[in-house]
Amino acid sequence: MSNKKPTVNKSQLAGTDTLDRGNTNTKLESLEQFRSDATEQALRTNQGVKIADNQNTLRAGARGPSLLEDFIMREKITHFDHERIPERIVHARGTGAHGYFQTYEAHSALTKAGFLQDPSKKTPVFVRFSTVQGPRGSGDTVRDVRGFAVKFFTDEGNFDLVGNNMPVFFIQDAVKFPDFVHAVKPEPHNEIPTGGSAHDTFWDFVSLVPESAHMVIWAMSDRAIPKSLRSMQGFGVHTFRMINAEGRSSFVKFHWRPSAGTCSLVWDEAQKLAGKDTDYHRRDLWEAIEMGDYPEWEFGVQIIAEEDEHKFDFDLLDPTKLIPEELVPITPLGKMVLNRNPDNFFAEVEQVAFCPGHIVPGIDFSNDPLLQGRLFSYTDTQISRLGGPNFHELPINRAITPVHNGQRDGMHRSTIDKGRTSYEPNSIDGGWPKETPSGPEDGGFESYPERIDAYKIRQRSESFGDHFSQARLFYQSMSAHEQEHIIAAYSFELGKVEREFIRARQVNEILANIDLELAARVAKNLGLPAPTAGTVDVPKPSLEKSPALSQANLLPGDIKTRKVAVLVANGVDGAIIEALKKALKAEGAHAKVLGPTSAPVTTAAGKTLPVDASMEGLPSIAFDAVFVPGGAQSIKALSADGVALHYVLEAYKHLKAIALNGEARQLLVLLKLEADAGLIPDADASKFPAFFAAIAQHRVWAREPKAKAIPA
Ligand code: HDE
Repeated sequence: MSNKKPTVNKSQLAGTDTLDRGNTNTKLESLEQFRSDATEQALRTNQGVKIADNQNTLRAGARGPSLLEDFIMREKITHFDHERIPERIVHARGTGAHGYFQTYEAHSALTKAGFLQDPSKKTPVFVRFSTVQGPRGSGDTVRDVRGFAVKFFTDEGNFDLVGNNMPVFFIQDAVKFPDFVHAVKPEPHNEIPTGGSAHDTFWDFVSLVPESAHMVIWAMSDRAIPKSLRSMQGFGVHTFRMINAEGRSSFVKFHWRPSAGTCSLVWDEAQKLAGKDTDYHRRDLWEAIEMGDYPEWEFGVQIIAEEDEHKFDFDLLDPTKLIPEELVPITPLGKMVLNRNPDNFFAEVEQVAFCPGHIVPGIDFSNDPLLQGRLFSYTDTQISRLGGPNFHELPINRAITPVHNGQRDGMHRSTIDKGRTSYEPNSIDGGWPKETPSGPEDGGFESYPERIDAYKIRQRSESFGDHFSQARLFYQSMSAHEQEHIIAAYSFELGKVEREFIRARQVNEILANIDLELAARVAKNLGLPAPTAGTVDVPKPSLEKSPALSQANLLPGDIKTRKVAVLVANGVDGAIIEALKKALKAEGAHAKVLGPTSAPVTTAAGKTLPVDASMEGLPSIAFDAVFVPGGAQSIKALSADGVALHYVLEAYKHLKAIALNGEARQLLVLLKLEADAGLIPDADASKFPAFFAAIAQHRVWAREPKAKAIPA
């Protein structure tokens, strides 16, 4: 940067922001001026006129035609006519929450980014989670990748980390993204299926594009049906750079690790939830925050020194590859807590505009060709989705720093820029706003001066050429039950593909290169011959297994925030319910009492016991575990109640912990079930620890073969 131009440093900046946003250090405060509360306010038109009658259009006589001059009716209907904006092309279905990020310590050796220096500082964040394929109103629990987008409102500007819950992607080059998305979206002729990839065009594309193999096996794994948004890992996917105050750059991969552990639904449960509670994930996040169970993630990075760029058997710039944590462990940087639900879904969740190109000093891009394309796409899509180039002025998107530049006008401009110039340099407005030097004291953004000396060509690097060894590593790192789920998922999805040549191509040219056993099992389920060899030589990866990839190793070890359904009818033993609730509370978990209807029941001791909902209203798929208290009369009633019996059977089928207290033991005989590590009869208070241990295991995987015999 030329030193001849007038520049500004941090101390000069104080007090120059006429909108007084510069002194605001939390997003909540910065949003305050835009929040609107109608309590004790008169109903008015958009022009501020008080409305006397909001029930009747102005007409010529009580039975006559409506009059065009009714500006109140016209204004209301006109606004209504334009209440919808285009949904996101991908990631349309989502939900979001506010929170904060706090660094553990100063990470100055790694980066000069200000939000990673001061452990006493809370940086506001807004997070949006999403599915990819389905439209805005589609189900939460479909098999899909989840978006995990975080906007950090830092003192140096907004940093958007727009990631997913899987660490790799389907393609290596941005130019293929429209092809991929057109293939995975519903079929063009009939717009089926909504929210899923089990159809011909998706499998046609991915079976023709082997670079997708690694990501597709992640999408066929349990990771694609997360239990909740709170129990998902997040990944930046691409390699980024972090740059310290001395200008030293390191490559980094970004990670989010949930304190609730990483775990999933089971497939039958996911499918049922998609119908019974379309909003399952957004409701869970909302309720957790309302209850004070604030979801938390640890933010961390894998750090690769600049000189180690080429030391791996894959290319760091290839977004279809991950760096096994066993090779480069994650360095924890800080913690993110989500502690506030949005006030208004549209204004915040729908209008938030993320862009991987929103970075701050101390962070920079790598040459990953997928990332490079994304840098363009996100701003571009906001221009049509949010109606012009001023979407950064929407309250949810506003930086908490002052924003001054020569950019002017355009649709929906809301800032009233004072001053007589909109260009730089100028001498009329004293040269303001001025550039800032890039030194660490001043904070002007400077791109990392990477040396490039190359031909301008359209060519994929040879180092991007291996598409199967990491897919194999992933498969081999799975526990036995996770492998079974992957086989079942490929079989289910390919079973929905109508064209046999597509099924066969996926089995013979993709799966056979990942693992012959996997290919043979899927082939059998599709009625195809098992392939006897792969079609390419797959290089041996430097690791045979990466335990960090298996969700079996990612449980939190506690039962915090887990939910237990307590099934009751008249005559139930009230005392054991009290004891259970107390014990659960001590562990940070929750119980809900469910009756045959929503009406209260009477306990064996003759007390009135309020119920939280009916068993039909909150089915077993909404819970982590089931507890059936004793009481002869209650168990007699439940034993004759199909909804209650189905409740227990379904929880059994979904491999959940079930505790049967006192007379509830009879349900074992009635339902022909055998006790196991998670099906605990005679569950008095002394068995609570065993019950809780089973809940902490998330599922009773050993039960899975038996549970297959239970009708869905
Ligand atoms: Fe996106 N992506 N994407 N994507 N993406 C969008 O931006 C795009 C990719 C991701 O909650 C769009 O505002 C291209 C990878 C998330 O608002 C669009 C390419 C990853 C979200 C777009 C990719 C993502 C989006 C649609 C390949 C994980 C939702 C609406 C070059 C690292 C953000 C929008 C939110 C959204 C383009 C690939 C994550 C069209 C061109 C890889 C989480 O701009």
